[in-house]
Amino acid sequence: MTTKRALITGVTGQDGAYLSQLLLAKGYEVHGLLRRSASADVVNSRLTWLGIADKVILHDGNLTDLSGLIRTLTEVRPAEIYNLAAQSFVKSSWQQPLLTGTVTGLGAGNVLEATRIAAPEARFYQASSSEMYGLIQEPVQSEKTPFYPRSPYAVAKLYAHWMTVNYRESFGLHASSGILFNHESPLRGIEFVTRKITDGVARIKLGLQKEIALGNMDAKRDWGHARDYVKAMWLMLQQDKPDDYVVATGRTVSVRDFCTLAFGHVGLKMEDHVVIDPRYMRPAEVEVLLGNPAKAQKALGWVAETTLEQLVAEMVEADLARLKQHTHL
Ligand code: NDP
Ligand code: GDR
Repeated sequence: MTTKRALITGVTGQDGAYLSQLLLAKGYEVHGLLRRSASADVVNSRLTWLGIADKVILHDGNLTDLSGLIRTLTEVRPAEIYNLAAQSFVKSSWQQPLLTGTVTGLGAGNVLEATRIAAPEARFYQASSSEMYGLIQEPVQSEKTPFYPRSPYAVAKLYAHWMTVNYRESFGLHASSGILFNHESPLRGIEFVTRKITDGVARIKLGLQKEIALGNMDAKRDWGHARDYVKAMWLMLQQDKPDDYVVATGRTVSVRDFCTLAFGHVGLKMEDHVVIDPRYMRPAEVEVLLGNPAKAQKALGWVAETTLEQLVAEMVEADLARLKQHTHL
């Protein structure tokens, strides 16, 4: 039997690292697109943390460079392509709206176009987002809920999402879109609220810091574990027919609730350590997200295995351990 090959864009990100780990465990040959950086050791830190840095075959490339993508796909000839690369931080998308559109939106178009030209038999996964629901139109969001994006990031993701649907319908590509709700882990970027909180809690517990400055404490998110969510990505590409799926836990809590859990884990009180800083507020907010994962459960047999309490505990413990070893991520 020949080894299955997969190509992951965004391989150095949170999801790229967990997906690489999953595919390697399943016996895949895993290839990743790596954008050139002057700080290669930093770029590879997540793969190193998982102990798989030497097992992923990296290819120099960028989502904005169609010719390079075509060349890479021609060389690798992957059976599965996972497009995870993006400017993924919502807050930055107001500072860099056109870059976000170029990478997160048009970049996905480039990967689809490269797939159509160089690897039309490959199965394609697009990392769509619950941010596309934005100003929500239904209290619980499913695949049928209308979209109303509230940030340049979400607008860019919507373009990528509909291009995926369009390439499926126009060219018969096996292209699926996972509408994933927020998912976190010890590998989450430090700028996202969950990791900012767990890192802050660990610092406060160790006496390295006194406070955490946050923005909108009332925003509510449906938070799951990234390790569970990459399984849904893989499952989508194992189906005979491509389709779109919501991936979520079906439970939503506020940033305040997340703080309470994280501080509670180390025996501290949130009220004693959180300050509100308007710098972290957004020009337009997504107030609440709550996903209905019924379709993914039924068609893929996928369920979120990790509870929010387990996720928070794992993240706080990982940050405590990292700080004790003076390592950074
Ligand atoms: P990260 O921000 O952790 O990772 C983003 C990845 O994209 C990094 O590997 C980054 O490389 C790469 N990248 C950025 N710009 C380019 C570029 N121009 N060319 C090539 N690669 C580039 O994101 P996550 O792992 O959290 O998310 C993965 C995907 O899923 C993203 O598309 C995100 O928008 C989407 N998503 C995430 C959700 C979540 O809750 N995590 C929920 C729904 C969707 P580098 O290391 O060099 O910066
Ligand atoms: P989000 O994640 O925008 O949902 O996008 P983030 O963790 O940045 O924000 C979640 C909510 O917390 C509020 N918030 C703060 N956010 C940050 N980052 N920093 C703060 O200090 C702070 N205080 C309050 C925010 O206003 C927001 O309401 C993530 C990304 O991974 C996207 O790429 C992905 O598509 C979506 O999740 C689903």
